[in-house]
Amino acid sequence: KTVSLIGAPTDIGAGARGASMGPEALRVANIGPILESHGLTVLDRGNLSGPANPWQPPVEGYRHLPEVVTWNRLVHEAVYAELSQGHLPILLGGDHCLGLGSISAVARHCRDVGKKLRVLWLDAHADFNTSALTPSGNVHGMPVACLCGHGPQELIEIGGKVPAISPKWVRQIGIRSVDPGEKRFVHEQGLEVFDMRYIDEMGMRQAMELALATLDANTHLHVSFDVDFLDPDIAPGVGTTVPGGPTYREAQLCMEMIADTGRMASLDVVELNPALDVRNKTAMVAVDLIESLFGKSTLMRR
Ligand code: DIR
Ligand code: MN
Ligand code: MN
Ligand code: MN
Repeated sequence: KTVSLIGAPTDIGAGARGASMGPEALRVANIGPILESHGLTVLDRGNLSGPANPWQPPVEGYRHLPEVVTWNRLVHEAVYAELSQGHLPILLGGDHCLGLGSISAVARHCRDVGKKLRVLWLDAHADFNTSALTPSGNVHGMPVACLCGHGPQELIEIGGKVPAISPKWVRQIGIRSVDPGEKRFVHEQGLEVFDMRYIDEMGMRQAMELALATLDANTHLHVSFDVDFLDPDIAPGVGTTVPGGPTYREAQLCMEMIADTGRMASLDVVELNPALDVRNKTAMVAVDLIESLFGKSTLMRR
C-alpha cells in the first residue's frame, strides 16, 4: 500500500496562528519513517504553496474567504490526484478548513469509482457553523456545514457537485464544544454525534462500534483527525484546547478499531499548532496514534 503525505502549511481558517507549522512538526516526529516501518510505501509530496495569512477581521461572517478558497482548491486537486493513482492521501494540515478541500476530493473520487463514503470526524468541535451562526468568522469552524452544502458558493462547489456529501455519511466522535446556533443546526440536519457525554456513559468501544457499523467492502472510509479531539493533557499543541477529551487509552482504542475495519482510504491530520506545543509532544502523540490507525497493535489479534 502506498500513502502520500501532502503538506498544507497554513493557518488561514484558524483563530490562532501556528497551525501552518504542522506539516514540518509531523515530519520532525518521523511520520514518514514510522509509516514505512509498518510496511507502507511513503511518498512525501512536500508542501503545497498558497497565499500568506493576512490576519484580517471577518468580512460578512468569513475571515480570509478568498485565501481559504485558494488553499482548499490546492488541497482538493492534490488529494484527488493521489486518489486517482490509487494512493492513500494523508493531508498534513494546516487548520481544519482544509477538510473541505480534502473531503470534497474524496467524495469526487468515490463518485468516479462508485464507492460509498463514510466520514469519521474526530474533533472537540462539530465544525458545523455557517456565516450566520459563527461567533468567530473562522472557517475552520465551518467545513462540515460547507461539505453538506451550507456555505459560500465558491467554497461549496470546489468538488463540482453541491453538496459534496450528505450529513448521513458523517459520524462525529469526541465532540464537547458546539456553539449555540451551531447546536440547533446539528440537530436540524441530523448529524450522528458521539459526544463526550456519550463516551462517558457508554465508552469509546460502544461509540466506535456504532460509528463503524454498516461499513461494507464497497465503503471508502475517510478519517478527519483534528488533534484537538484529544484531551489537552496529552495534546496541548492546538489552537483551541477543550478540557475533557479522550484519554491516551481511549484515543488508542478509537484508532485501533478504525484500523480493524481495513476500510480507511484517506486521512486528514489537522490543527496541530507547534507554536503552542511542548517539545513537539503533541506531534509525537499524533504520529503514535496514526501508527495505530495503520495497524500497529501490541500483539497479533484474531
Ligand atoms: C468555534 C471553534 N466553534 C468556531 N471551532 C473550532 O470558531 O466556530 N476550533 N473548530 O478548532
Ligand atoms: Mn475541527
Ligand atoms: Mn477542533
Ligand atoms: Mn478508493
